Amino acid sequence: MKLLIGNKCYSSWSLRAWLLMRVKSIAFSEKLVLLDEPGFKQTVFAEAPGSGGTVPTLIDGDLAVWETLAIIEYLHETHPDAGIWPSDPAARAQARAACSEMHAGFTALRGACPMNLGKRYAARDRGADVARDVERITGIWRQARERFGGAGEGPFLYGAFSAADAMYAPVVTRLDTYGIAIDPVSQDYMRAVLALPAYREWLAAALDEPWIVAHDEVDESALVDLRQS
Ligand SMILES: N[C@@H](CCC(=O)N[C@@H](CS)C(=O)NCC(=O)O)C(=O)O
Repeated sequence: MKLLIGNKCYSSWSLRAWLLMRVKSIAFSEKLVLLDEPGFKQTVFAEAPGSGGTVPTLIDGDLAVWETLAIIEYLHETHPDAGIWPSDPAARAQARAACSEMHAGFTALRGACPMNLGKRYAARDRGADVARDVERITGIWRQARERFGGAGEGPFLYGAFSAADAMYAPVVTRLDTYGIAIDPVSQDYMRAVLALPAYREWLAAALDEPWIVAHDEVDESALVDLRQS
């Protein structure tokens, strides 16, 4: 399988699919297509005709699967023993609900705090809508950890790492790099995600990237440019 991804520093959707495949040891090659470049769509369509023209797109033989939720379901069907979703039906149902909510929502947080792994920003009030998104997200995390995170199954939302953790990984990085304060349970969860060897691998590659996209310069409250430090 081949996964088309965007710049590792910025492409939050690419991180989700990539991280899931890496953590679950699913073999794949990757092709990085530069975001914000004129040839972006052309390159994606050349690799994946008839797709949505976005990254991530998963290519398996002559099949292209775009849209992250569809990629997750395809991996679940082709690798039924990989633990893409939690094995418990109740946990699986809630994990799917949490993923759908992530896919469709939290636009205030996503808009105000675009994923940028190369910078660490000064903590500041980012408005009521962002605060509401953060409260809802951390509420989902606390509820998942409380009900399904017990019994030593792992530090992730539903115990062992699942698609839900992959879907929320770019939120974890945003809360981290934008210095957004959260509760201790959510902090523990974030630490587990940020310590994942697969995430560290992605981050190291992101910090090595030379390309800067336009939104990188929007927020001037950056405290540290991690790529230069
Ligand atoms: N709904 C899509 C969103 C994918 C997406 O918007 N990806 C961005 C990069 S993070 C992209 O391809 N942007 C370039 C474009 O839309 O032309 C999914 O779930 O995969």
